[in-house]
Amino acid sequence: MEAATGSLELDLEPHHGVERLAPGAYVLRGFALPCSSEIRMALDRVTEAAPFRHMTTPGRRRMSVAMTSCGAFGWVSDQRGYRYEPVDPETGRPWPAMPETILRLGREAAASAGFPGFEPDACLVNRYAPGTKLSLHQDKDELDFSWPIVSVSLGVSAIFLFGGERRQDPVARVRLAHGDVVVWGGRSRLRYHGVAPLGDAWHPFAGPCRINLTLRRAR
Ligand code: MD6
Ligand code: FE
Repeated sequence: MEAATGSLELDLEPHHGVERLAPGAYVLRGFALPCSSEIRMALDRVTEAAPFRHMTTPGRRRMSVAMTSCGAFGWVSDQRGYRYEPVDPETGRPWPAMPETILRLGREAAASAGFPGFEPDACLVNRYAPGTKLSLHQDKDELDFSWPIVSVSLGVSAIFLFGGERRQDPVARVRLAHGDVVVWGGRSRLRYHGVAPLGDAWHPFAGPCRINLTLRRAR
């Protein structure tokens, strides 16, 4: 019998357009659409237990993005720095568990982009109101950079800024729409990135806002 791998196609559903941004960085267009209403309901439960809040940077600036987390660890920023914490400092309780639908989406998106075995233990939930931006940064608070980050865009579209490994490197602009998933790892894991100020628009998922989930392996 012929070796199976010789004749197999990469098993991605045809309507899931895959765009390669850079080595290890892919946009899976519409990958989250089939579960977006489940995610909507799951996020309502998460934000009831751990409400959105505006954190402070170590330089004492208020972040314009509203944030919360779910999973075993949540991302926290304050005057002491950036880190992952098992307890929400606002409520004194553990972060809400990661909803199964979000966990499954994270595993499946990572595997589709060539990162099988990804088991996220942290999901940062970002909410952008019109005019809100996220400055260029690297994600480097995680323990093991061999795991990717899975980023899920929901609601109003945004322009994702995608740079290089140095802050001064040129920056590409990538439009991310409702349901698009970016999987980001390998040689791209430490690239600078951010989000341009959100425009005025409306989408049924979250009205005037954009919601972004980033699933990570923190520890
Ligand atoms: C956002 N995303 O899209 C912010 N980080 O709202 C991120 O900061 C990010 O999308 C690492 C990998 C993918 C991302
Ligand atoms: Fe980031």
